[in-house]
Amino acid sequence: MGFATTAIHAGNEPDPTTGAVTVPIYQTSTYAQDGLGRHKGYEYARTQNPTRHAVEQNIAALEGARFGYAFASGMAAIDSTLRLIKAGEHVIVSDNTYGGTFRLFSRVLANYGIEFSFVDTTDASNVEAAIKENTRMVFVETPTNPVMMVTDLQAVSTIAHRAGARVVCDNTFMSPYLQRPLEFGVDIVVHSTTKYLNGHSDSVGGIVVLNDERDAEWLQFIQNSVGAILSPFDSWLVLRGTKTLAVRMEQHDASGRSVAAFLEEHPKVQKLYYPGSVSHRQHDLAKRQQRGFGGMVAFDVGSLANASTVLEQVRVCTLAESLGGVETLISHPATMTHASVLPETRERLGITDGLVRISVGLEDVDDIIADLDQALGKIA
Ligand code: P1T
Repeated sequence: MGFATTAIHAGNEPDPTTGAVTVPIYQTSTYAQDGLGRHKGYEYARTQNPTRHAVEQNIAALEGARFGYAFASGMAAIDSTLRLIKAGEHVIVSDNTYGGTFRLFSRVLANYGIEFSFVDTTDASNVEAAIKENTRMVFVETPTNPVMMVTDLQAVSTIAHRAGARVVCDNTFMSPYLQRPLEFGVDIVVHSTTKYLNGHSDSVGGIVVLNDERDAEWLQFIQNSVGAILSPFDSWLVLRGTKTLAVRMEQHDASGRSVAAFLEEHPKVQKLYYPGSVSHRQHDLAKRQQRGFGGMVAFDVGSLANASTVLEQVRVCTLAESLGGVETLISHPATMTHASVLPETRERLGITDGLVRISVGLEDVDDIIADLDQALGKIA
């Protein structure tokens, strides 16, 4: 079955009661039971919900996974995944991730005896060098938010597995349409469904998908024990979103290429961060590992003043956090999504005061480019 067919049909069985073609929103907290220990497989809605179950099956199928668990946000999904790790164990993490991931690991989970090493995973030998006797997980984001660094998933998986560690990939920027990490040996894929999977900037959520039965059992146990579940309505929104994922990602990818090509030639743009460009040092790896390059593009205009000009002069693009929706969003990572990253780390990674990030949306691409052109033209 092709990707678009799976996206439309996996988990989307007609409703057994009425035949409704669209999975209903089961907006209930509990389920009537016929007698003690006699029920229809549904007891309480934190534990089981048919709408949530549908979206879990749907996204697991899109990633080629057996199991899926949906959470109240991408951060809740990542937090629950880290609960596979115990105090005294060690996790290797890409040194560039979404700022919230860095914050969760360094400011929250580190307080519970989990040890983190933040390394440049774009060079797999750095992962090898960081492995310790107690390493149990390698967590990578590829391409990274916001400077679009690419990690070789196959190379990192080989190294991690040799050491008995699982590999987790945050696939939010690509979506399963453009990148399927499990095919490269990755064990667990996480997403902020808030982004491309939902695709319409109207829901916050997260998902974890995986194949290993024991880890899946534990994640299900955590989902129920901690309770950071995706609501029925949000589950329904994401389920509706993934039906059009293939066509949306095709257009995000095509428009992303056009916007990146425009930016690369623009005299006010000092540096472009986009793996689809032949000038990106990991272009070949990105081409091998991804089916396209998606809609995320970052560029440096040299200073905070220049970045402010662009961000405040745009009219079609909207100045906002988040990404992956139908509308083009433009943001300033240093003060927005990555404000929790230490200034010296930001500088080293390229998250400068002049860095601007765009999530290229589905408007007519000529309108997006014209808008960026007029905003860049206002730089003194
Ligand atoms: O916002 P939430 O649904 O909790 O997802 C967190 C998250 C996880 N992983 C990646 C790669 C992300 O980009 C995010 C959220 N990112 C933004 C809000 C942003 O504007 O970059």
